[in-house]
Amino acid sequence: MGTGTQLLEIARSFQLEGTPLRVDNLGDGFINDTYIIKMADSPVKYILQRKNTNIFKDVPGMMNNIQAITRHLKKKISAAGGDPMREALTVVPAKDGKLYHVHDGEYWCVTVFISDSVSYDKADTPLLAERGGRGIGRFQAMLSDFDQPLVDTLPGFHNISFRYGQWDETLDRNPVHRAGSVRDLIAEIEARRSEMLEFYKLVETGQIPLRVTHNDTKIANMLFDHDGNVLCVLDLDTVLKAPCLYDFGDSIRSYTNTGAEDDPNLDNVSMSREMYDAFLRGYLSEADSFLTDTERRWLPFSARYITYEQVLRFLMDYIDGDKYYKVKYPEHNLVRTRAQLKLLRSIESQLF
Ligand code: GN1
Ligand code: MG
Repeated sequence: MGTGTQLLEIARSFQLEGTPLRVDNLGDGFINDTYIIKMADSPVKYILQRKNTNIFKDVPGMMNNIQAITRHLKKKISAAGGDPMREALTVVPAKDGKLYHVHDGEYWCVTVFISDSVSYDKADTPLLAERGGRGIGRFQAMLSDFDQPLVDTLPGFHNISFRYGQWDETLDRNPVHRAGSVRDLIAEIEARRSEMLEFYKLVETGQIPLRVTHNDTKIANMLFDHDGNVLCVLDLDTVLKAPCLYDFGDSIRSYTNTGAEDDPNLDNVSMSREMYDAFLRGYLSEADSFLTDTERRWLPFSARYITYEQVLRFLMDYIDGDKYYKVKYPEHNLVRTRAQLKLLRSIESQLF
């Protein structure tokens, strides 16, 4: 965070075309702070982000990942006759050549803003879900021959065994004495523990392969063009070597929800089967060529796995006193937990 003057000073540390005029707040990320830089003398705009170093411990490593990935994507996009400036993020280095700038101990990064695009918080038609599926499948396909080393920016991110370690420890500490009031929700997590660990064994034993994947594929993390096609996949902070099933599962969690992720009215929340089928169709149109039989078989379970993990993470953060996710009101993480649990139950009743 910072004042307008500080933000302008930070913006001026980057290799921008022209002179920054103003920096405005943008978007609603749960983790980083995001701003848009408007220029006095150029129509180009930029995205400025303060990266959350409570969560991302190695911003230089993360930005090296993002630079390598976007360069790879741009080559593929150019070869296919696309526009590499609009279909992949462009990292703008600081004036000292680094991919980030440190100001008062905070890490800041800049990318080029992609204008004339549309973003959604929710998929409103099956066609959009199908296009979203195709977009993520294509993203994975373009990265399938990416062979440079990637820093693991978030060790254990979708590793449920790691999450149980954090979970058990948080319940033991119970730092703000909230655990007692959510016994029913804790029981929902515990009831599924062994099944989740069983799935994770397939990952640990290599039966489900690691690929270069996004890991945070909610619909708000992609830009669409005016025809409803995915134009560009955003928020590459979590690109890691991980099962591609995590991207599928997280997309289903997002694209098929008939309500909001934090819907206080649980009647709004369910999995739309129509959206599921549409997303799957779009995804397979790109991913069928590289998926193994095992991956294909576990696609439905991945929706359950990632939604379950999200219930656990929201509830764990509530019990921990709201340390990880930004909250807009005191019970926000609890409301998120209940909404995601409702979605999980809906997924379970329709897919299993
Ligand atoms: C966070 O960064 P953002 O807001 O796209 C979170 C995801 C969660 C998501 C829930 C690094 O995503 O894992 O699924 O919120 N990202 C991180 O909306 O924890
Ligand atoms: Mg993110």
